[in-house]
Amino acid sequence: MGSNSLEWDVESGHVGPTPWWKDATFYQVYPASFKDSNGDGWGDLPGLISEVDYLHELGVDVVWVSPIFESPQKDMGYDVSDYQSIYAPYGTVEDVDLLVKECHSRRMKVILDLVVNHTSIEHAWFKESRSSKRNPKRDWYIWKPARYDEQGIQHPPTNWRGYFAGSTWTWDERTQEYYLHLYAADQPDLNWENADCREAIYEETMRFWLERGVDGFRIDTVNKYSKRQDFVDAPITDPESPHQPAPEMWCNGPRIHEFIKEMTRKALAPYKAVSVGELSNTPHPSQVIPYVSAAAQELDMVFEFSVIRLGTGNGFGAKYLYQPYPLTKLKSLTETWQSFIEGTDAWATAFIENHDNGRAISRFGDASTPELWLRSGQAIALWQATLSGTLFLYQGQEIGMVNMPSSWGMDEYRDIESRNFYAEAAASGSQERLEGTVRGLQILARDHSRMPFQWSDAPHAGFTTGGARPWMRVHDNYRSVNAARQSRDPHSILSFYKRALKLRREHGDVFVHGSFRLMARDDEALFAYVKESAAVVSSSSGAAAAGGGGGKPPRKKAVVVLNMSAETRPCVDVAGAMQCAGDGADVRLLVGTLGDEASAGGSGGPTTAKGVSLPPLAAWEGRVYVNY
Ligand code: TEU
Repeated sequence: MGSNSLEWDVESGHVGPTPWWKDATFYQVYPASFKDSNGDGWGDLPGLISEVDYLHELGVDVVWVSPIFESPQKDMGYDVSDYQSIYAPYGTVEDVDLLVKECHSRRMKVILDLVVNHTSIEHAWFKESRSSKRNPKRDWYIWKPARYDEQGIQHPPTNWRGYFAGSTWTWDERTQEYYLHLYAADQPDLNWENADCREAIYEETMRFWLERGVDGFRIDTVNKYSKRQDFVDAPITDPESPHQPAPEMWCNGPRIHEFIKEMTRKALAPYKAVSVGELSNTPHPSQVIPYVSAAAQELDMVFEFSVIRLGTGNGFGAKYLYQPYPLTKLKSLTETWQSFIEGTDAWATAFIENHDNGRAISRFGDASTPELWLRSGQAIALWQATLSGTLFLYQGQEIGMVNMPSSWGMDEYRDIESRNFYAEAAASGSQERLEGTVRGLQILARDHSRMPFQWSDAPHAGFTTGGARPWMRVHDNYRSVNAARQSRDPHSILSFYKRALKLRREHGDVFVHGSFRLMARDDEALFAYVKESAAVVSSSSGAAAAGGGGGKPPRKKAVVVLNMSAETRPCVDVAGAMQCAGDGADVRLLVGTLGDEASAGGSGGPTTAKGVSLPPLAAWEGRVYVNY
């Protein structure tokens, strides 16, 4: 950190000293659905521990475990009632210790999910807070009196719509005030304005787990701790509803950077904990940089959602009314969120799945035939593995798990958000809205990524071995799509991920740390880009050595070409792209999803492509050419 953070390290070609987490591959485990060891149909920590070797072999460096704390599970553990104990069906605190030990012994790390924008209503802090207006913890949550209109009818303090539909306010009979909750009524927001509350959060959540040896946190809803304090109505943008979208009231609020700096200084930095924050509703690079600039000493990384949210409807209420988009949109958003850190001391992340979105192949690939499923799953792997920043994978992505079949009914959807949006659409009386919402949920719902992991072709996909039914239905395709089968098949999606992750590591100066330049911007089928390593700067002279003159190492370049369509397409001008900065180096195929011979060009021999026109790309084929 600090002033030397922009000096290039001659040995590694990286910004030095490079923090370990920049080159690491993270893998998100959704514990209820990963592996069940005790046959109750609910995944658990011993199940996860039994698969640490699987993750290690895949090439994972860090395991992120979604919330495992004591919770009434109204929002799958994102409603914590006790931060220091583990929800019994997951296991115990000692199981977490064992997970950390097992990972550390393989040089892997573990981060937990930190949910401190809100607690559960069952948390002891909230129970005290709601017990009386004079309770010392009253001010640890956000309480406001009712409003009354001219007819004397009672209304909530503001007209804000919550993320899960309905008002953000719930009336408390006993103390005759409303409390704020951006999510479910069971998830009251903590009041970060209160310094005692902040200190309790640092002590009882962060330091507690860091003392036990966890390596850091994925931080839920990190930009919502500072709310605007005037608590005024949002403008009416959804005239059909009494509740209005109001993210400007609570996202990136007036004290947010102060709060995050304090949290990092007091609770995270003393432990050198890695942090990755969830940054929703922040679609401009200029807003994101302050959170992840190294000099700011706030967060190491954030998740910015412009790419993963593609296809979601406009505004809050219309989230599940699917909006089609062209490939060029996906390309330009990728470009924005790849290049926004160039020339700064900030850092990016790359990800295309998590527990809050539909599966990548079902959204960005093509699952219409087994062949296209395989090809597009590998193209997505190559896309992700060649992006700059820290890579995050989500469980099942590596075996090409897909959305639930559209023949399944709404009763298979368990998520509170899906259910509430469906109920809201049903209550609207509009058949069009109801059908649109169902179609949108079939693509975008959070449920798709929460289905049990498909380990094998055993009953329940090997997710559970007991008699109990898994808590969510297992996908019908598990006999053909499962980890056991793919680990035996060198041409599977899983085998390709392993290879791609290995190449990403070996060529980190280009793939992890390189710059990104979009090619063929207007092409609606090909997604092509140039990745380029940094110029190596001599530490003594500080002179740039770009272009390879004077015996100094040239910039390394890779051209990634992905055919994101089911049609055969001509390749881009790879050699031209390599030469445009004056390198003129020969071009070599580094990796291709269809095998390395087919895409090399020329006939046999070394895979040199200079002056040779490259073969067209088959449906969903992906290749990477390099100039070194
Ligand atoms: O999500 C925060 C959030 O606001 C969204 O990004 C989320 O995807 C939601 O669906 C918005 O409508 C985090 C968690 O990732 C999510 O699972 C939780 O439900 C939420 O916080 C509340 O803790």
